[in-house]
Amino acid sequence: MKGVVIKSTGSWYNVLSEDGQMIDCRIKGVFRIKGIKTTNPIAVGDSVLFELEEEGKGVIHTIHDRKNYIIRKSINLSKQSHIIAANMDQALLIATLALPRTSAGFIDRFLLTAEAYHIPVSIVFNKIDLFENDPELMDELNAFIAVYEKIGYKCYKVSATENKDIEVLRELTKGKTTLVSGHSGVGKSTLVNAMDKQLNLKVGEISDVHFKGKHTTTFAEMHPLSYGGFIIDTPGIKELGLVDMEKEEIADYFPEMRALRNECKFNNCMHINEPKCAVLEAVEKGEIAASRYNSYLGIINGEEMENTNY
Ligand SMILES: Nc1nc2c(ncn2[C@@H]2O[C@H](COP(=O)(O)OP(=O)(O)OP(=O)(O)O)[C@@H](O)[C@H]2O)c(=O)[nH]1
Ligand SMILES: [Mg+2]
Ligand SMILES: [Zn+2]
Repeated sequence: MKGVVIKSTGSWYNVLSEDGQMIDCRIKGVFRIKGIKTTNPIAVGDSVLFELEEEGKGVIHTIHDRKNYIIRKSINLSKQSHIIAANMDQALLIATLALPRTSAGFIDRFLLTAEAYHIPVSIVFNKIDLFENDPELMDELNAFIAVYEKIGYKCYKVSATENKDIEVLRELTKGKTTLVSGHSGVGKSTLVNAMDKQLNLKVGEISDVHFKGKHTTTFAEMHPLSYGGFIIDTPGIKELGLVDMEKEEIADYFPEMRALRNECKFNNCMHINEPKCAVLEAVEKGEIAASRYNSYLGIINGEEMENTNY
């Protein structure tokens, strides 16, 4: 039988079969993925073949090749990675300018990772209700949005709790497998519940102490949408794993820098301090946003994200 992995809880996997049944499955044998060491052999979104056993349980024996996947770096020294999800059509990066504030650095790192994994991203600014009466914050938000729309990322302003402009997200996600990602507490689960009233994902309170979320969602989990498609709700993440990315490649995943790659004097230009660098010139003229360029420098200098909450 064929199915898709909806949830993983240790050694058991919930698989949604092609004919719509939810079946608990184990794995038979050893699954290894070429090139990467992972803590989990099978991830949410994996397309698998399994056999039914007695008592309605199943045994997974084959995983189909992944169209794509994203991984999270391990937090310990084992050098292992954890596959968050596989086979996505797109990602929604949920961001907020307040409670908690999403930094440009975080957004840029997420976009870089998604570019590298070939996952189209839209950015959803949630909690718009919090600053509709704050013109300064609203100006700041619009300036943020202008930066990302200019380089080709679609942006949305919504409020999950006020049900504001949620319909457009339904259209965007209908019939697709969509990863919903972003810091803890930005309202990912609330937003998914607003998009599909049939769902009832657990929503957390933001702790007053840090104004950061408390990681209410602890495992990535895939939810069938009543209007067609799937949502993968992830735990609030600090940062996706920039695994196996050479410093020289990074500018290629910044679309506005990629567009200038043949304009620099040196074809191996790193856009740091080289003469006749088209990227530096564009930054000076304001054609490339300073915030984006700063993110780029931070990433190639190997800076860790501050303000992390994972
Ligand atoms: N004012 C306002 N609050 C919101 C909005 N959306 C979510 N919240 C609140 O933000 C808090 C966190 O929401 P969650 O949906 O649990 O956040 P999450 O991103 O899923 O968090 P994790 O699961 O921890 O990663 C809750 O108290 C929500 O009620 C919104 O549009 N406006
Ligand atoms: Mg959540
Ligand atoms: Zn250059």
